[in-house]
Formats: sequence, C-alpha cells, structure tokens
Amino acid sequence: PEKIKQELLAKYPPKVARKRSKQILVNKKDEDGKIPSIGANVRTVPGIITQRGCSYAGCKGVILGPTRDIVNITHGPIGCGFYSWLTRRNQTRPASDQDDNFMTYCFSTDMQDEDIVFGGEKKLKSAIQEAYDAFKPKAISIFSTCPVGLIGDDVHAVAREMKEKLGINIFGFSCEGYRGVSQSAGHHIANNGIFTHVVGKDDTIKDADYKINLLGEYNIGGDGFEIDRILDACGISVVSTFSGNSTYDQFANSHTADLNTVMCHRSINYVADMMELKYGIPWIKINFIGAKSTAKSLRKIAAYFDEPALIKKVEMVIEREMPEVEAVSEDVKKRCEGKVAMLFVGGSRAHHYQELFREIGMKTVSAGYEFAHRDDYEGRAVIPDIKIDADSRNIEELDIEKDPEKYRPRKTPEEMASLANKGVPFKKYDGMMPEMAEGSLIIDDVSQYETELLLKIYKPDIYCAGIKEKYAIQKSGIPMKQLHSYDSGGPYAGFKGAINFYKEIDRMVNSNVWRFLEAPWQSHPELSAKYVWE
Ligand code: CFM
Ligand code: HCA
Repeated sequence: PEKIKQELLAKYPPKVARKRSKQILVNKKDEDGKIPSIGANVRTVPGIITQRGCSYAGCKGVILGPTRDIVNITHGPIGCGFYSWLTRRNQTRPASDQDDNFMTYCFSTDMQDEDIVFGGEKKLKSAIQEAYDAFKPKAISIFSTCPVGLIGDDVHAVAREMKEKLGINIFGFSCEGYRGVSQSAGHHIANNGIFTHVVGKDDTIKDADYKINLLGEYNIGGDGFEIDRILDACGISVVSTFSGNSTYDQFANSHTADLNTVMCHRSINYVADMMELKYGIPWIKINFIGAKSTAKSLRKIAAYFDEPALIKKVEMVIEREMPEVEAVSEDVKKRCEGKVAMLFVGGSRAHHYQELFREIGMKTVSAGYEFAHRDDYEGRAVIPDIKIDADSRNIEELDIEKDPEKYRPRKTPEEMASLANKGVPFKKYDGMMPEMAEGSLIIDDVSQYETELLLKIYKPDIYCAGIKEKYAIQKSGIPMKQLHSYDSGGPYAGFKGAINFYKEIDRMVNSNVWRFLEAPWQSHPELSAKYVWE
C-alpha cells in the first residue's frame, strides 16, 4: 500500500504532493498501538477535481432539506435551489393529507443580475411575504448562497423584520457556499441556527416511555422509516429526528427527550454536545447500518434506560428479526465472500457501510470521507489536538450554558459512571480507522484523478461513491453503487435494510453485464468494417 500511495502522488507537483501525502495514509498502528493522524477538513487544492460540496449544500440540502413544514427559501440563483431540491432522496410522511408538506416545492428568490447590482433584500422580503400568503407556514428559513455574502444582503435583518411583521418564526443562515472548506461548515451553521431558533421552544412533556432523539438520521431512501419501525417494536419513543421525516414541532420539543442517539456523528455531534450542556441530555453514538450494529445499538439504548422490561423487549425484537437477516446473508455470502469493496462517501457512510459488506464476507481495501474531520477517522479522543485553522475559526461556536429553568440532568453522576462502567459509551466515537484492516489505504477528499488510478490498481469488485463519480467508474467496467442517494434503492438501514443491501450487492457484483463492456470488434478486429476509398 505504501507503493500505491507513492503512485497516487507521483504526478502531482511537489507542493501538492506534500499536502495530499498527509491525506493519504496506510492504516497501520505504531508500536504504542496508536493509529496515524490524517490531514482532514482542509482546503482542496484548486485545480484538483474534488467530490466535495459547498457550505450551502450542507446547510440547506443536508440538514434542513428533510424538514417538511418549514418553508426553506434559497436566496440566490435558481440553480442552487434546484440542485438541493430532493436530489438526496430524503423521504417524508406527513401524518395526514391535511398536514403541511413543503418538500415537493422548491422555494427560491431566483436572483438575477440586477439583484446582484442593486441588492436582493427587497426581493427576499417579497418572497417571504408570498410564501407566507400562499402557505401560512409555522416557520420560514432563508439560506444564503455565494452572491448574498458577496453583495452584502443582510438575511438576518430581513428575517427579524419579517418575523416581527408576520408573527411566525423566521430565521436566516449565513451559509454562503464559500463559508468553509466543504459542506461540513454548512452542517455546523445549520445546527447552530436550529439550536438557537427552534430547539427548546415547546416544553410540552409527552407521556411516553424511553424518550430519545435520533440525531443525524436523514431518512434517505426510507432508512428512517425502518429505524422507526424497529424502535417502535421495542417500545422506544422518538421525540425528534434530526432531520429525516421531521417537523418543526418535534425540533421545538426535542429538549424533553431523555437520551440523544447520534447516527451520523460528522453532521450533528454539535447538537448532541450543545443539548447535553444546556439541557442535561446525555448522548451515545449508535449505528443502524448493518444488522449486527443495529442489534448492538438497540442494546446500548436499553442499557442506558436500564429497565428489565425494555431489555427483554429489545432482545425479543432482535431474536425475531435476525433469522431472516442471517438466512439472506448466508446465501449471499456464497457468491460474495472474498470480494473487494472501496468506499469514498461523505462523512459517515464510508465507515458505516463497511459493516454491511463485512456481513456478506466482503473486504474494504480502501476508504475515505469527502469532508469528515480527524475525529471521524481517528476517534473523538483526538479532538483536543485538532488544530483550529482560519477556515474553522470562520464558523461561529455558540457559547452554551446550562439553561436556568430547563436544565435537568437525566442521570446522577454516580449513575452515569456506573452505566459507563457497564459499557454504555457516552460521548464516544472511535472513528473509521481503528475498525479497518491493517494495510488498508485511507484517503481523505479523494480526487477524480486518484479514483481512476485506484480502479486500475485495485480493480475492486464494487466502488461506492456519488453521482459525480458514477458514470466514469461504470465506464471503466466496475460496478458502482451510490451510497448517498442509494441510486433508486433503499432502505438499507436496520434489519430489513440489511437484507435489501445484501441482495443489491449480490446482484451488482455478480452481474454478467460487465463482460459486454468491450465491444466485439475490440477483441476481434476482423469484425470492424473499414471503408476504403477507391
Ligand atoms: Fe452524515 Fe448524511 Fe453522511 Fe452527511 Fe452528505 Fe448524505 Fe453523505 Mo451525501 S449527513 S455525513 S453531508 S450521513 S448528503 S445523508 S449521503 S455526503 S455520508
Ligand atoms: C451534497 C449532497 C450529496 C451529494 C451526493 C453525490 C447527497 O453533498 O450536497 O455526490 O452523489 O447525498 O445527495 O452528498
């Protein structure tokens, strides 16, 4: 693998190679058992074709995109709004036909040249008024695209003015595309905004057992529906999901939950930390990708509440669900065992999906995130060592204190210590690298050029990434699975999702179609007709 690394770097100018060399690592512990540290969350070198997205995409598309009853207005050129409109396949299910669902609409100020020259605030105000008149929503939010910051439109002032005028909650996000080095900055901005403007606004205590929030689950391809099905069967109540299939009221009430469970650590660990500080809700990392991880996560939740009835019910659900999962995985394994996968996805799935491949006997030889931070690779223990650079300083850190009225520790310090002793891992995430095989190649912010080389060197049986890579990879004759949108598939979370995934991967890696990629005349030149001029 060290040789492969050198091969990937060989063509780069020395300065670029030096930078990339920190982001491409052979996964290998040193004598003290420490994993190496990786360069992550740093700017992409201009000219390199990255697969990253922008801060606006992270804020509007990722975090707030799946909310169905907030009118999310993009202040900017129409392309920004259009591209972030449901392309992620985030699903929602309103309680009835009468409930608001604005996700089928794309709201934008459709900024034009003249707005750039004369300013766009007036247009934004009238867009808010128009949306209010047409839909009477509970809340409206405004997302800034690059030109907004460049021309200096004050979306927050507009939000305050219109909030006053219309009497509903209106708030803006300074999530201009260039705000950070990737969409990760947008997650942080979005979470700060929702935390400031929505969380904690509704104190109604619902009468339900085992109340949790599911943080960082976006209901892509219906994942959230499958997770809800399982939690419901266990008798665990979800107060709020951030933000798959979510509503405004759920966010507002989320501080009444007794445990925060974090699915996608990268996008939302901020909210988990802030809720613990302000309201006293502990958090644990869970993972519903992979049948075994699902079972383990359910057991962690049950261990936290520490009640025999719940522990028993969780075991019953696992016992009921696992036989079908195991039957399919055993069958699929016969055809997939030993095959090789590569995963270059986002900020959490490149890690989580390795588990599903493992369950059918497939190996991940190389993986990486597009925009995760060092803690997602190496584990949260490295957080104090992460250098704060100018790009991260650019994003506001909220000053959070205990809420004088609403702070309520859910467990005593003694209970917390005893649970931690019993293996409930509070605030803990070990990251991708410790779980990967020694000698696997870890690559942060992989480039198109590197992708093409990796395909030639490793010839993997499947390559998982996003839409930008998809067709280049397929044209090289390698099956390609989108682990963002799931192509047209899913759910892949939970027990039923695992079954869907095993079958899909079996179908893909054992398909005959790749044999026909070479045209007949490429291997049989005599078949090529040649026109000869007389
Ligand atoms: Fe979290 Fe996500 Fe992901 Fe992400 Fe994303 Fe996504 Fe992703 Mo695409 S929040 S980090 S910013 S799990 S949109 S649902 S698939 S890159 S791995
Ligand atoms: C985003 C969204 C994205 C893009 C996926 C892709 C998603 O980053 O803005 O590149 O295929 O999941 O839809 O991550």
